[in-house]
Amino acid sequence: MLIIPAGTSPFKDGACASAADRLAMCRLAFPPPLFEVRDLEFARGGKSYTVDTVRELRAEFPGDDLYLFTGDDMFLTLADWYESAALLQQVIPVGACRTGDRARLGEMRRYARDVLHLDEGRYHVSESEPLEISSTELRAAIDGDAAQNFLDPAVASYIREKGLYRYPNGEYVRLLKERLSERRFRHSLAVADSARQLALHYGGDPEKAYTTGLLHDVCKDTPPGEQLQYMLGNGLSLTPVELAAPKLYHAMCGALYAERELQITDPEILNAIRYHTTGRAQMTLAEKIVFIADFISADRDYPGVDHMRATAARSLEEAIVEGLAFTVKELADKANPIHPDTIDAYNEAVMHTARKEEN
Ligand code: DGI
Ligand code: FE
Ligand code: FE
Repeated sequence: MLIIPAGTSPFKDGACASAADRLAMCRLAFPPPLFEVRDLEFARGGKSYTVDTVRELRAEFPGDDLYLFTGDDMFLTLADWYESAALLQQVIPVGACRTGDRARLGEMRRYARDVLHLDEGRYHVSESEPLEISSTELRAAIDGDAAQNFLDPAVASYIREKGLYRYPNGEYVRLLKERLSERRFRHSLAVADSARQLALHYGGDPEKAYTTGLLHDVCKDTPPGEQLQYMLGNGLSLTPVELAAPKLYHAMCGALYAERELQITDPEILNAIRYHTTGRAQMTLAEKIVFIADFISADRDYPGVDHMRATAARSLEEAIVEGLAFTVKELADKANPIHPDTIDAYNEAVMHTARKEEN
């Protein structure tokens, strides 16, 4: 049996563990000789479609019947899969009903016959042993004993060691999808990804960085007047420079929103949101990571972004100088006010890197 974790699932938006972690967990849970874990969907990159995977496997096993195992919920969406007709010509789908519910099995049979137009023998539905928990429930209860009972012990310790599923990212993704434009939503997912990469590279907390990246622009698409009202209504006072720069509202407002509406109490997350636009002197590693991730995320395409990415791969400090210099220049060119935190961050960063060069 081949276990093939999805690279980027076309059904999911960044709410799950990273590709590398999912692959590692599959390897722990599915040992040889009965199972073989394949990473062919990662190697391909981009969105992965099952039909492409099946074509690769067909080349490897030209004369064999290929069975595609899915849960009941995915089985009932097969008609909507990319190139579903081609897919169903190549594989015999097997839908396993998690709850073992008879009505559900009937629904799956009818779906295979009437919607997928599959003859007997070209599909199977199976009444697997009931499993009284869904993956969503499992993730939500990850620290409890109940969850541990359903997990392979090696996978459970992997999750604990890596701090996976600590944050309800699925919930945040749903919230962002509602609050943000499509473009801003994509940006948030991309910043989450690059924040996780930077944390892995610079010894930060990758899961915390991911969640902070997701949330950093949570208020960006709220009209400035509304943001101001929300801040003033919650007892925040703004300096004259802050009042004069509505583009800065979303950082302050976002931190407040995360604290009050999402019950986030971790100061590292709140401050990384709060200072992601201006930066400040004495930034923590978590703050630096999100500040830079915002400049280099995959969706960015301003002139100089490649240079910035190369700098960020080499040194976080130098990337901060480069980013702040860029922002300061742009603001000064347009005769916009510059926040004192931005100036402080800039001065600290240039003096720090200058000192390093003297040594
Ligand atoms: O929210 P994003 O677009 O992803 O990026 P961001 O939070 O860094 O916001 C960038 C905008 O904020 C950009 O238009 C420049 C502006 N900005 C950044 N620092 C300052 C600033 N505006 C003022 N007035 N003062 C600053 O110090
Ligand atoms: Fe922002
Ligand atoms: Fe941003």
